[in-house]
Amino acid sequence: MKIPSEDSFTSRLRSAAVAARVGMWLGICFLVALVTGVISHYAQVDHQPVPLPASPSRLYQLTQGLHVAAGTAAIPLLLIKLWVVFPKLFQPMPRRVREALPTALERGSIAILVSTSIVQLTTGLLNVAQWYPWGFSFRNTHFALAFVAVGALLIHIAVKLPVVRDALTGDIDDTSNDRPNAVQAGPVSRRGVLALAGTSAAAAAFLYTAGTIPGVGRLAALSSRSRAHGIPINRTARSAGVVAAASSSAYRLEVVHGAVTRSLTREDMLAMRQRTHILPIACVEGWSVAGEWGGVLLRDLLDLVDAPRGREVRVRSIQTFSASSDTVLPPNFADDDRTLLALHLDGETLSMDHGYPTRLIAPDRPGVMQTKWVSRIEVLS
Ligand SMILES: Nc1nc2c(c(=O)[nH]1)N[C@H]1C(S)=C(S)[C@@H](COP(=O)(O)O)O[C@H]1N2
Ligand SMILES: [Mo]
Repeated sequence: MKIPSEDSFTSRLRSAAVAARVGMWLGICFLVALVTGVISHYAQVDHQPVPLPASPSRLYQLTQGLHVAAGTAAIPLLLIKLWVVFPKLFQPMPRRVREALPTALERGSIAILVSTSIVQLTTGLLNVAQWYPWGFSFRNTHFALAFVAVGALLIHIAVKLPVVRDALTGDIDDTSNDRPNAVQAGPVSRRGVLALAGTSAAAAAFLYTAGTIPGVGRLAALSSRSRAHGIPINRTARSAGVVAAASSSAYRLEVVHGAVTRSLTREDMLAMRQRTHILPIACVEGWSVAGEWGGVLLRDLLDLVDAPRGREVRVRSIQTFSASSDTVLPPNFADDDRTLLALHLDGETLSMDHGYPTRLIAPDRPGVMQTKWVSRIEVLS
């Protein structure tokens, strides 16, 4: 088979004018994903030097929703962008070393950009689909690679800036930056390609976001979960191996502060003052749903063991050996008057799959830190 050359590609759709525009949208998606991704990563750091605010209670739901929406929208944009610039892959290298060196560096940065982008978008997508066919930590890898991708992106933008500026200020059908033989009309116009890019990006984001809109949840092909009380179940009690312990009459919630320990049955908790708050579960995997949670204020439990305000609090689950088996609440979350040990959801007894006998629900936290099947609360010093 003959290897094609750059000149083998003759469509006038594969032009700088199209590449620069799709690239700009892609860049915006990457920027949104980077900023919201850093927020999400930091939100999951234990013992944060500067704790994130607990208000507004739905801020994390918004930033993480934007993160996954930007990532899914970027998938069709990246595919279209790669199609548009594909001929460049066959560009010959300059013969002279002085010219070949910068070209090699530039192409190297593009190779890194393309490969890390593909890895980021696929691992992100598989994460939304809750499928982890790899052995590494998704969160740390996704976080570290983001900076490699952004570094390569900045180099790419810097190198291309003159062309990009020219292409973006000129008309979409302008040919001044085209390869000489890229003259063949395509099946659609250049505007048509942009419209296709825009609609497919919006459709991809919708396929994911639909899961967060009541009524159209069934369309959320990318993030469907089984549900109880209308709220998705991320891990069932059975798969967490907690059914026996969670339904046992020997169940107690232990509240520990130094040498002081109080053991409470679920009935003891029900006898305390009950509060209700509407708070979302905002999963890092992208879906989020709010419910009306009823239960005991964490601060009321801390008062039972005379815990002072301003302390970090560790919350442990019956479930062990899982990323969600314990979490640390910063002081502003532990003392917040919406942070509950929930006993009810939407007026009904909390179901086993949502964390019966009791689960943590705090405002503005990643779902992964809303510990289910809570058995122990420790005041840290
Ligand atoms: N003990 C325990 N708590 C857990 C989990 C878990 O696997 N085990 N999953 C977490 C995740 S990732 C999310 S998004 C929420 C989901 O809560 P839900 O299943 O009630 O919707 O619970 C969190 N709490
Ligand atoms: Mo989650």
